[in-house]
Amino acid sequence: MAESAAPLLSTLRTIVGEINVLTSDADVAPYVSDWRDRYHGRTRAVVRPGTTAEVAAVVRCCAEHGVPIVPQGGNTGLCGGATPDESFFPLSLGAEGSCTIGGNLSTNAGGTAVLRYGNARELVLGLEVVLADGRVWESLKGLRKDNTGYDVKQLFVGSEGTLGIITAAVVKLFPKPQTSATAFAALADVDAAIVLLGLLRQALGDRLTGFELVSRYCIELTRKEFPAFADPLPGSPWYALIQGEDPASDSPLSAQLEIALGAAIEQQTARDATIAHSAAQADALWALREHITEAQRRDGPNIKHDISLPVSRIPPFLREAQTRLDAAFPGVRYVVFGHLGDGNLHYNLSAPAGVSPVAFIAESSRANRIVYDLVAELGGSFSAEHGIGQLKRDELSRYKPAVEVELMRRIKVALDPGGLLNPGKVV
Ligand code: 2HG
Ligand code: ZN
Repeated sequence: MAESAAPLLSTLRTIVGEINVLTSDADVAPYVSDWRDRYHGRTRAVVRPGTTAEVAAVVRCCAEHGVPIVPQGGNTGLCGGATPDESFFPLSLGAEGSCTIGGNLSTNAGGTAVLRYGNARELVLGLEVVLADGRVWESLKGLRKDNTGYDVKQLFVGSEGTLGIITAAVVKLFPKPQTSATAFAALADVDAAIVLLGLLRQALGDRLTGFELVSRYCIELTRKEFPAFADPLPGSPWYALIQGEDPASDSPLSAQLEIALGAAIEQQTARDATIAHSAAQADALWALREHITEAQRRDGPNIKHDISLPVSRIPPFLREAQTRLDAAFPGVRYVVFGHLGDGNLHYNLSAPAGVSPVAFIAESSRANRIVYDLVAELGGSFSAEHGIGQLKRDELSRYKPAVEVELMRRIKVALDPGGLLNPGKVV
């Protein structure tokens, strides 16, 4: 430990308690790399405050010492937004366990039910935030209507800890669904998936809560890494995992879903479909979907693209991207899945058979250029729900209008003039 760090660390220990200031390499290790193991940083200490007052005192103390901070929730992000870099002396404000509400809000997380409920941004009614100078801004009234000028809370949502640290939130609540229905449909192509989405929206309205697209290759890869998973409908190139939910306990949801899927098969929109008849069957279908990311990680380092497009442009995107990528990376493996109802694809690339994944990801910039240029041509976004972190910082200046990047930089300077909050991330 550098001599000059000692007084700061001892003050931090008095604020959060000895046990919540971690400094040994072994204790700090889980906090200085990301979930994908793509980024590795350094920190002199991980500080784990337990209350808003402690967060504020820690931030104030760091601001006085000019010491940067990397706020961290569950450290499950996929863009390296919560990983310190190598070059400074940051402190991580870490929490144990999996993802946290603070992390979800600071990254404006999405997921599999955005179709019905919206992103984190749409679910937040109020926030409490520790500002860069250690002051606490509290706006926890939770009003649905409060039309009093700028919506300041929304600045912090999606800012990935670069403008303030979210310490409390009021979120929207919905009646707990009493009825749910889960189905899996086999499809000839993504155009058919989009037609099916329209049919199910018509049939179920906003009781359609999830519509996930999964490619055949995703299922094969996931079953290779997790052989216990069953293959629900072998032999189709694409699938949709469909979730319906209804707050009513006497809802005809399942029957309506079955009728809609029957009609889709009859008109040859879907090739086949299966409806879960128990919670265990529904869980198994979701588990297969939710293990794709882990299966891809086990398969080796890969190149991720979390993109969004107008839904109707997804089929032309897939065709053209494949043409361009096949030419640039013969044999590249496409691990394509995502939240079709939100126009959000996880367009992930894995190394061709026989090519080392490490050598393949060294080509990330070339692959990214092909994918993101095409996304831009088609009016999409290079980051749908995973944020910017450090992975996509350069893409921000490349693909966002210069005036927008300038506005973002001005906001950053206004709220964090010393540049102490999550330096090197987002802008
Ligand atoms: C998901 O939808 C996550 O499962 C992860 O957003 C996506 O691994 C990915 O690319
Ligand atoms: Zn996702």
